[in-house]
Amino acid sequence: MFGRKKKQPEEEYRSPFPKCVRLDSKPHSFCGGCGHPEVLKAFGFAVDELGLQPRVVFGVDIGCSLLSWNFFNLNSVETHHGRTVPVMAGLRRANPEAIAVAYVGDGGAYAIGAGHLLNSAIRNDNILTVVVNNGLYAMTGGQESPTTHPGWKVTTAPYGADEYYIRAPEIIRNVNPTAFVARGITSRQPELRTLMREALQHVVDGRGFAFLEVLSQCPLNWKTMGDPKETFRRLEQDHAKLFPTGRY
Ligand SMILES: Cc1ncc(C[n+]2csc(CCOP(=O)(O)OP(=O)(O)O)c2C)c(N)n1
Ligand code: SF4
Repeated sequence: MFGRKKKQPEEEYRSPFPKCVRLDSKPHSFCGGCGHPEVLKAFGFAVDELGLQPRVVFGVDIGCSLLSWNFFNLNSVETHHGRTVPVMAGLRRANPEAIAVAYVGDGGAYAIGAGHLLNSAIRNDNILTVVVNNGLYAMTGGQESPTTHPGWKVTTAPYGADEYYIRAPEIIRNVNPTAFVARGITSRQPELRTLMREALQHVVDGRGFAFLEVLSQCPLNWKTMGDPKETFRRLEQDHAKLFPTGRY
């Protein structure tokens, strides 16, 4: 009919969502503009592309990562804060067919869970750990975490955070030379999807520990809500400067 758009053939239609995502679950609970959904989307597409849906067990930490507990049609497990890495390492030992994935925030991974993470990397556990680095404890209101930038004004450091911070991929590379180690960023989706796929493939091939840190934005606690220009300036210029992206 005149003016009506021609219907696309089935095979040409490309969904904006991964197939393994649950569209029926609910409106999600992330704040508008949050980076977590971008990381989850890249993860979901990588699971689809490698055909891993029946084998993946998705472990979520306490923190904003837990908001994804029923995001996917994947087997999942929710753990205590900072304990997702050892839980997934144990699960993989009990079930060698499982593709065990730990999805954790920087607070959970590098503060309360730092010992677990380091030991798992040293043991070369055959799991994938994805750490969402938004530079603070987001779920509890923006306290200083091991990735808070020196001088950032956060809830627990209103006059500016101290000069210490952790660059985890660099440390993990040093303790395990055979691990897959990389750092991506939410604002570069194609690159992030490639890194996700490579990290998952490393585990599928039984090559041991895979570690992917993703630089992510938290507009709520960065106090940039409603200002995407400033959010992404901070992410791409400040955050990516302190934490360089790439394969390690
Ligand atoms: C053992 C324990 N300590 C502290 C808390 C409180 N707590 C819940 S979420 C959270 C912060 C999570 O921050 P992060 O891991 O960086 O994830 P984000 O929310 O930034 O994604 C904390 C400290 C808890 N639930 N359990
Ligand atoms: S508090 Fe930050 S990390 Fe958590 S959902 Fe909101 S924007 Fe995302």
